[in-house]
Amino acid sequence: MFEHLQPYAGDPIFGLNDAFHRNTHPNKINLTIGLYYDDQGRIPVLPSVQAVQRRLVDDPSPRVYLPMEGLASYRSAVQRVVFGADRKAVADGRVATIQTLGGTGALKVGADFLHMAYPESEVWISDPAWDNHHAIFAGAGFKTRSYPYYDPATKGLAFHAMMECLRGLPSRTIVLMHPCCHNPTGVDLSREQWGEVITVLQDRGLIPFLDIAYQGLGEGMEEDAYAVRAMVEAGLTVLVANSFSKNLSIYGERCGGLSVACGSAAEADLVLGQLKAVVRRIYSSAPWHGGHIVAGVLNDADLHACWLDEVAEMRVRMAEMRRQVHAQLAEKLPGYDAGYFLSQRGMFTYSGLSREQLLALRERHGVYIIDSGRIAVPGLNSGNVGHFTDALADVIGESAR
Ligand code: KET
Repeated sequence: MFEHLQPYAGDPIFGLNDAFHRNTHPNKINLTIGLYYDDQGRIPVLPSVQAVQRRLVDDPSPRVYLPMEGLASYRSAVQRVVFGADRKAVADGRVATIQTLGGTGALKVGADFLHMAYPESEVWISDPAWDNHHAIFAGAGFKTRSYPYYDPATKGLAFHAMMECLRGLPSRTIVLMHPCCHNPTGVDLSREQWGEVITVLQDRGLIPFLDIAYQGLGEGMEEDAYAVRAMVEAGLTVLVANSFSKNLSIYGERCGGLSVACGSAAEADLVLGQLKAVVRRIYSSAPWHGGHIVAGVLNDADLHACWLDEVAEMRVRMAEMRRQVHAQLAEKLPGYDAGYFLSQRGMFTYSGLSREQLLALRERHGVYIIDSGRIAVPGLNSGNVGHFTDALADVIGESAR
């Protein structure tokens, strides 16, 4: 019945992560997937999360289906974290928010919702992209295209080319953007640049869809949400997919949110109804356990404060690893410009390493980086950063010779 199907090529991120775990190199380093590891190389269970989990074990409440839109206390917490504690749009009831199956689920529900409202629109995605963005929107029936984003010559933002492209898009085109910690490049817009983007979005009548999967891991919980809040304040209608996978270290609990900031409370009600309809037909409702973990941490003042410290620790450790790589490469590979380790932010750095260099890193040194050259910074720690910079110096130095 199914012998005519194409074999699945596998996912470039999950596939190489699996290959890493099969490798037996004694000093291997996993820089493939967007998972946060602590300095001992462990994926942390945050004390704030653990405190709530302990309570849940003893909680005799029945594990009922959640409503299609998710837990009410979860949804209001998403609004506070993403849109700000005292933002007018939230207070006015203009933001429709649902609990979703991670950031991926938020993107999928948002894509299905948009396809119902604007089936003819195209979806424009940064070049380069998190590959799944194209897959999710194409899977929802959209034609996807790419706008310029990264400039390999400067390892920074191709801002002018990006703006030129956005200025040429027809009204109601959907533009997918990352408010912080761009995946895969680590290259973000400045506040001034966001201001210029907002003007174009308004002038052209475009539909911004913001994917914020790393809030708190760039500059700070509030700072990283700047673009979301600036767009809402400018009066734009904007979709926001957020994820708690990374900043609460609860990847497998599948916790995220989808919010649509609308022009009025009546419009937000209409939108919420249609989001529920999308959820009902694809998975009915979000998970009870993950929902209670997130709501438990975010709605308890002490645990919330504890969580902010835990996220700050992750952020500071990643920035420190960037500094150490930069300093070590200055010694081991004089003449090589490693400034991008400092200028790029968040979980990822886009190295520009060639296919041959990446293969040599894997085969000779057990250093696993995905084929695009994206380095997942949290795989580095004080115990392996020396091996990493030795390996880089070896393969980059060899190419130079
Ligand atoms: N958006 C972006 C930009 C993103 O990098 C990820 C995950 C997600 C959404 C998905 O979030 P989740 O809550 O897990 O559904 N990125 C990492 C893992 C993956 O590829 O799925 C990564 O890029 O390594």
